[in-house]
Amino acid sequence: MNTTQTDRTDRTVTQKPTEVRMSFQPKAAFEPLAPSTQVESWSLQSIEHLFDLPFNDLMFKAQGVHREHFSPNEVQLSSLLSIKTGGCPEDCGYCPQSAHYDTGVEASKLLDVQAVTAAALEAKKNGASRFCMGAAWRELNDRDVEKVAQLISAVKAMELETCCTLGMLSQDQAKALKGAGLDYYNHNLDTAPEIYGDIISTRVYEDRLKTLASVRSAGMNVCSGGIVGMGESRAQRAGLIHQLANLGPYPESVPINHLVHVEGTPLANTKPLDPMEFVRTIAVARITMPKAHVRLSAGRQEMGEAVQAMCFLAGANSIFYGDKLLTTGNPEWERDQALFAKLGIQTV
Ligand code: SAM
Ligand code: DTB
Ligand code: SF4
Repeated sequence: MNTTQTDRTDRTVTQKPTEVRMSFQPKAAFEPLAPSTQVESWSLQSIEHLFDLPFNDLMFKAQGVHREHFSPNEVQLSSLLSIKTGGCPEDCGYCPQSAHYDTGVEASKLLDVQAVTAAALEAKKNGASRFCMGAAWRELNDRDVEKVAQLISAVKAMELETCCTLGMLSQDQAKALKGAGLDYYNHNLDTAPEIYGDIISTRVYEDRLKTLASVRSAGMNVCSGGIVGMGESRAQRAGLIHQLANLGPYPESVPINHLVHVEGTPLANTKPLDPMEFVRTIAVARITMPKAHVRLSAGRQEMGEAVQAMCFLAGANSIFYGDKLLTTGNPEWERDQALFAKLGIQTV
């Protein structure tokens, strides 16, 4: 039995614990929902309406939703390591690791357990609670599953939450990684479906949704978000949030990346986005995915402290922590500590 009601923002809230819906894909059968999430349905129009609110009204609303579900002054820390860098066959127009573009990133092999656990130990010492491992792969190859499973088990044994982003994943592979101790799988929708093809030609939106479905069906937490500032319109930013919020259940973790302009990539000279639009995107993510951790992800190094503070006010409650993302820079530990002290933010 469904219980459906319409609230003040025109969204339909449907609690339906045994079925997972995707807004761009035919239905498929999945395991029961993770207990922390619920199926909500947001119309594109209601999301556009949120984006169009006066800035102060939007911030007030987002902060209210945030306080209903989270401690307002707490931010979760995730640390990121590139376990296999560069030489990727995909042509993602933003990415320094694509073999299609000359960005100066050198390709390297998969790191071994010692290198990964050393980085995880450092991250843990610095206060991170989740360790994310990223590989410049189009998809996980079956021959690498065992090696990656060993990395996951070793990090999990250090009492860190584990996350991987390895490209497309089959259901069996997702089950194997879950069995090795993987808590989260990151796979971003990246942008709205209608402009996806302008940015990536080597795979399609449905491929991404299928991977997210595999992750869900293995009982893992989903980490999925996108990139803002790739030349998209406000309506297209709303389109990305519309896809994410209607995944049913929406992701537990939603990274909102600001495009890092990398020389050599097709998007290197994209016109800079007004920072207020980035903050608005965080706020709309918070309102439409109230129980998700919304991560202020790539692009913090290029952002002033005031913009980051506004993102926390808009409901961001997670960051990537440590002075490197995958191949590009991130604020140093000391800078983040100073910002948190200034804002009275506790880290978890
Ligand atoms: N290869 C895997 C994949 O694409 O799913 C995993 C690694 S890939 C680098 C992970 C994510 O990093 C991408 O989906 C994209 O959202 C983000 N990313 C890559 N380059 C970026 C850039 N220049 N600025 C912001 N985010 C970026
Ligand atoms: C995500 O959404 N952002 C992270 C993580 N997931 C893997 C990656 C950001 C990459 C930025 C460009 C780079 O450092 O290569
Ligand atoms: Fe490859 Fe991932 Fe970069 Fe795309 S985003 S080029 S799949 S590493």
